[in-house]
Amino acid sequence: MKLTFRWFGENDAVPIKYIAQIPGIYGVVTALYGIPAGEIWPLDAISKLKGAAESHGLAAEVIESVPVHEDIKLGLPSRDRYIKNYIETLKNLGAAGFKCVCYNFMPVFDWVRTDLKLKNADGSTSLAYREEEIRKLDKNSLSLPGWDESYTKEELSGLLESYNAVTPRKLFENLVYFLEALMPALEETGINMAIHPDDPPWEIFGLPRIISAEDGLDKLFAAVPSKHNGLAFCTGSLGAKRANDLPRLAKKYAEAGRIHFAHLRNIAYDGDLSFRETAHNSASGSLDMFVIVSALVRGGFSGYVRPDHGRNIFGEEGKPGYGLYDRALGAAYLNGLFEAAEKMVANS
Ligand SMILES: [Mn+2]
Repeated sequence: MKLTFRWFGENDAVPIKYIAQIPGIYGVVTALYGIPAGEIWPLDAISKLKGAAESHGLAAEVIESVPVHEDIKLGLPSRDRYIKNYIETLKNLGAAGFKCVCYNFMPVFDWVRTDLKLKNADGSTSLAYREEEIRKLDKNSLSLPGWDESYTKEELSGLLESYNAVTPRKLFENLVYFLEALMPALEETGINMAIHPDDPPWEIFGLPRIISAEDGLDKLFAAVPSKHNGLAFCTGSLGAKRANDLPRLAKKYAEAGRIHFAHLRNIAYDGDLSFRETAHNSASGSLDMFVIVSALVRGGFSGYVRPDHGRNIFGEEGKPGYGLYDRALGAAYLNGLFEAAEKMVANS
């Protein structure tokens, strides 16, 4: 595997020189920020970003994310212009040497939590999701942690309303339309698309969700068979749904060559549809990370991996989920799991 670490560019509170000190680190996962969804990412800015990583000895081959304009998800006539721009962005990313683009096809919110600073017994803080709190919210006047700066209340209710006519089936068709349009550029550049699963993997606020479980993934890979159409295997997102058998899915999609990127983190179930994010190790949460990593390795996975959200620990007050310390501990732990699993598989 290639160990990576998310870096939010020059404005990230985590200096890239610290990321370069993480044992076994291969590269960063990054993006250009401040460009509105649907606009073209200029080649010079992309090259500058890549150069910043490389000057610290870090590869920059994975983008997370190139956002998909809502009109593409809604299937509006204006989508073709935004898809054309997306293709230009892919070509620029390919020209700069990027190999993988993580994206998602979730309407409006690409993640939802009810708490960004849940205090744990040890004094650390975590992101958490409580279904009962989501159900109490007024859909017409939503205020969600982490989202209040992205939309005004009016924009949000307008956007939510525009999805009333979009069934899960329609959303799926719009995703297939999008991927098929990208395919010539993906063939040309060699870039792999890695769709991030729904987070959380169930319907919220009546919005359609299509990449929450095995059935949606199977359907997607059947509809667009090219291997450029792949998955970002996010254990914390897929794992929030207890029915998702992560070791089986990890092995199945790794064997099928569909896992281009893996987000590895742990969560603890707090009731049926509620969870909190924990430290990465198995004992701290509900997911058996060793069994999942072993399944990836047995499936032949050798792609990009990153520790996903961490807690805020050691007094750090970092961006929720994206402080340095707990993710660095997660990276060290993942190194150990992969080394053990790879040597066990090689010797078996
Ligand atoms: Mn993830």
